[in-house]
Amino acid sequence: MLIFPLKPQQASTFSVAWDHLFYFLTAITVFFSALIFAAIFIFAIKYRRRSKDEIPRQIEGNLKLELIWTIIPALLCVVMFVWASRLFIENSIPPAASTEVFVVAKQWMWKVQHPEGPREINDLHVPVGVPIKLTMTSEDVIHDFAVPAFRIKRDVVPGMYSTEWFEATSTGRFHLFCDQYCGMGHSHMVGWIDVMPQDEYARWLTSQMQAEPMAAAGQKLFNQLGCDSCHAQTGPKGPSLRGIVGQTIRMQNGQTRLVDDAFLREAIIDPQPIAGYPNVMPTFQGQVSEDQILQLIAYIKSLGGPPERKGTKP
Ligand code: HEC
Ligand SMILES: [Cu+2]
Repeated sequence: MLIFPLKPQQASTFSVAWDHLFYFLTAITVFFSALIFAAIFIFAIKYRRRSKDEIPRQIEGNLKLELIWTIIPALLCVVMFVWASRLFIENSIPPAASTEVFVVAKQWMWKVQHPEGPREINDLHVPVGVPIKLTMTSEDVIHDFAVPAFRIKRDVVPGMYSTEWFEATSTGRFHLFCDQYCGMGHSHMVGWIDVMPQDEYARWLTSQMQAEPMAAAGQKLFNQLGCDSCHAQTGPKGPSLRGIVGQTIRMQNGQTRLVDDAFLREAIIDPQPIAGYPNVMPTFQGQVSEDQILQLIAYIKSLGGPPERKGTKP
């Protein structure tokens, strides 16, 4: 084993691809640095002044040489750009069939909720070979969810959701770090990703089943907070929330918005007037934690069925 490991383990589908890009960039950098330094030393010696009154041959320029040193680096930059963008895009779009996990960061810990109910702190259990989509937000300052062995990192920002995904390729425990300096306890904001064989993961999930599924916890909150008094199916005051996820709705100012996690979060803490309804939805800012907002959203998403409200466009 190396005393100073040159690279972390490769444990996700991204690891190998990112490493190849990284080696390519490193090789290009080393090659051109060496070439330039060699040229400096060789020319300094070869063209040194040999006598006091020596006047060198005057050179006006060299079109061929200038074309070469413009076109080759330009082509190399295009290769780097296309290669890196492809990986970046692949990295940014979670596959539709991903398993979802919700992460709330705070000074100084990672809180994880699985839709099935289990909650964890500084620990995330996932199955191997399955794409996992993380929906993340922060309760206070900017954090960053980084797993070097998976070659993923993404800022976790208060007031919005960021997403990140990975598919682990080997079982084991992998370090989770906060990669954004977030105050005194930043260096303690570490945890583990436990990648388990799929059957073992299924057993783990059922062993944690005393925990309430997120949607059920959300339904309780929905009633406790009085959301149901306006949003019950027959409620006159607010729109029915059944089947709204994925719909496009019209706002009073004429804009249209897609109903996704980000929209639902905003609707709860900073409601905007929606076309066709009285503008009476109170803000719940400060009354619900980020974990609870995620539960409310899980509940609203679990309300399937055809939309039963005015103003929705399929
Ligand atoms: C006093 C009645 C009332 C209460 C209580 C209320 N809402 Fe609303 N809600 C509304 C109205 C009215 C709208 C339409 C937006 C507007 O014009 O204000 C709305 C809009 C929404 C939307 C936007 C999506 C859509 O269907 O257009 C969501 C999501 C939502 N409410 C969730 C909740 C949740 C969750 C709670 C409880 C934490 C809650 N509401 C409590 C009246 C209410
Ligand atoms: Cu942090």
